[in-house]
Amino acid sequence: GHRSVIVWFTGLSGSGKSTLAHAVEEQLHLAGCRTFVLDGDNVRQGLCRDLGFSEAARSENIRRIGEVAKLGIEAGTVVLTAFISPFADDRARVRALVAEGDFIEVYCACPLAVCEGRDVKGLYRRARSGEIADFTGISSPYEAPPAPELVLDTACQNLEQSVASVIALLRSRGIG
Ligand code: GGZ
Repeated sequence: GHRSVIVWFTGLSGSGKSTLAHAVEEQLHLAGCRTFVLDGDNVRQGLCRDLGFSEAARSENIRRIGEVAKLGIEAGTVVLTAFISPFADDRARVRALVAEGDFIEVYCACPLAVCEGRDVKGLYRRARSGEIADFTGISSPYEAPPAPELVLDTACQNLEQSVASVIALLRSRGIG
């Protein structure tokens, strides 16, 4: 079998994390890897449905996701996670849960103006109007990773280019 790692995508809402995680998963499947994707769609409705978006709630969200991702590693799976995960300390705690090298942090770097311009779900507009409180980038902070394994310029690169960068990194680590 292949090695197991956590590929941890972090970035603003609308920076492309979830799309990218699923596209990378597809490539990994073609290479015969066992994978699963954790994102807001399958976590915030279930495991974390009791949590909102305060700082404490986000920390607890990331803690639980980290523990699930760790179980995934123990089960021999490549776990791809797509959460804003805005706090550096929370991400560092997940990194510390697994063996050195098993946490691959991928920063989806996309300027707020670009994410807000896309506003696929209309959430930025609702955050600006005050209808949604504590919205990341507007009324809640995002701490960019100081030393991620990979930075992707998801404003300028297309999906195919970003997928290729992640896959190249994973191959260099013996995965895929
Ligand atoms: C940020 C929010 C908020 C607030 C709802 N702030 O673009 P989306 O819609 O699909 O992804 C966002 C998602 C963020 O959840 P995470 O679990 O990734 O956040 S964290 O890691 O910070 O715990 C957005 C939606 O939920 N959403 N309210 N106030 N994003």
